[in-house]
Amino acid sequence: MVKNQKLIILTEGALVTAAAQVLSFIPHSFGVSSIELVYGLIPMAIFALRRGFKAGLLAGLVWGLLDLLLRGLSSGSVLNPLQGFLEYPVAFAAIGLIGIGSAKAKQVIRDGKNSVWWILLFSGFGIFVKYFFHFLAGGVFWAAFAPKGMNPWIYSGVINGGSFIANVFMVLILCFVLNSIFKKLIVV
Ligand code: 218
Repeated sequence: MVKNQKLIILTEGALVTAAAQVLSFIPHSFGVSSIELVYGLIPMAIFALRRGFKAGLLAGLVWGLLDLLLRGLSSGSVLNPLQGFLEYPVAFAAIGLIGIGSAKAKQVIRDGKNSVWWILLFSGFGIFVKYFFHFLAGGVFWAAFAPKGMNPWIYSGVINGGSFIANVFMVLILCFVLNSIFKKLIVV
């Protein structure tokens, strides 16, 4: 283990989290209850694959708290404390789950094999869990936003399932286009 390894990981995490939050200020949705593209998932996915589950979880948690304070409250996306807790600290921390693929992704990259589908699989899993929390919150707390006559769970499935698919597509495309950059950043 390198000297100051923990401090290096913590510093990387802080920079990645700040970058992710800055990217959230670029318009990426059509209001508080719509399909969204979350650009910060890209640096977060790379960080989780580079530094593993625990570091990813902590970075996601901090990002969630930042987004809650800097955007959630002011945009009207926090409806009550339980919903706010579920959709910010909890849902964002789930992004860290991408890190369970850290060892595998590094091994595939080091072996010179095609890493795109592995990166996509683990990123897709973390993004899925994040939007599963949003799906649950959507059905329970965002029912009033569903079009008249539409089942709130169907509505939540369309919005949050749509966001899940859109974000996985974003990772897929960037993973192909920026493959060599992804690989360099994932392997320490
Ligand atoms: C149907 C529906 N509408 C809105 C929300 C709230 N939501 C969805 C996705 C992501 C986030 C976090 C900020 O980007 C939030 C608050 C929902 N869950 N369901």
